[in-house]
Amino acid sequence: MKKMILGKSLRKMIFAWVLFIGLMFAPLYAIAGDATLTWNAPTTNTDASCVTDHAGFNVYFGTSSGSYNTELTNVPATCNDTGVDAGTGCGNIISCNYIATDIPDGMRYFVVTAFDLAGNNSEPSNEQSKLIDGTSPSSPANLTVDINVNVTVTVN
Ligand SMILES: [Ca+2]
Repeated sequence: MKKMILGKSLRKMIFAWVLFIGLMFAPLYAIAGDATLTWNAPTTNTDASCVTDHAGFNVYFGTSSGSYNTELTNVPATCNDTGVDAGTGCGNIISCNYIATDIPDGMRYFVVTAFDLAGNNSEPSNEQSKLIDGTSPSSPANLTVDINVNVTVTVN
């Protein structure tokens, strides 16, 4: 009788552990995808003077055009001098990119803003949309495997 009770509680403990482990890894199976954003940094301020106090970029996205309910502040963008004159009298075009991860599935609309050391945030960039698809297809079905037996008969 005692053994049975112990067995039951052990089973309960194992069940609890399996549930716990399962929940721990649950976020790995959340349906989400990544989006690679690429843009050119502004070389001028709104008064046409050259940007000398650039501080960073914010990324915004949302589920409908013109509406961005998610803000990614001061994203760690990678920026490179393209060597191409921006034509503004303020140096070269600086191309930047950032990979936004874990974006929920569905159509998403993105914009980027630049901000300076004084905390001034620019107007948004042009908007770009992307269909985030982190959903895998279901497994293939009705797999069959045939065994081919090769028999060689040698008659002397
Ligand atoms: Ca400024």
